[in-house]
Amino acid sequence: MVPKFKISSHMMLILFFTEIVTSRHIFKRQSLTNKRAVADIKGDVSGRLIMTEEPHQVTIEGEIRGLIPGYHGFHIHEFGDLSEDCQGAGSHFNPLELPHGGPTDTQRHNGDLGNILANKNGEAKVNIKDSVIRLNGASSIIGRSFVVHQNEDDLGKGGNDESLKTGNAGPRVGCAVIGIAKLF
Ligand SMILES: [Cu+2]
Ligand SMILES: [Zn+2]
Repeated sequence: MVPKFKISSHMMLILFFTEIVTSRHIFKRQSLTNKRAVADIKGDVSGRLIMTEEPHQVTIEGEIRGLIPGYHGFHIHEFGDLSEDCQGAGSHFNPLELPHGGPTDTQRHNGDLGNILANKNGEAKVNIKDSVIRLNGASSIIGRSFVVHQNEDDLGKGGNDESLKTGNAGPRVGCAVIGIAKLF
């Protein structure tokens, strides 16, 4: 006779609660809300940017080195693809399909962060607070890219078609994918 293995109702209850405790543990450890993001720019132009989501803004802090002194267009582009010297990143991140503008304009791409300023040593300190970009929700910037340009972004005031698309910021000199950061 084949012995029957029977899970008692008592045993079932234990398994059930073990499952609840385990899944709760996972949710507690891996928050479903992104509070911080990170982007590492590598190459001749390099640096590290840390993004923190606050109630009404995202702060971007860090430093970018290896730039020509002066202003450089600084945007979030659509894709997290750094191939072909940052061309893979696509256009400015623009989920609302608005014209290009400056960070304080109401008509702007979500990704329009204006310019960063490199000093005589080619270093740009980044300390931006932006109320449009988000680390969560449908228009999250996670998985997209930062792009640094060779030229100054004219913020849509250049008086030509290209100004309302790219700000005439020119070639891409650095880029980085935006990823979820470890909390510390
Ligand atoms: Cu750009
Ligand atoms: Zn733009």
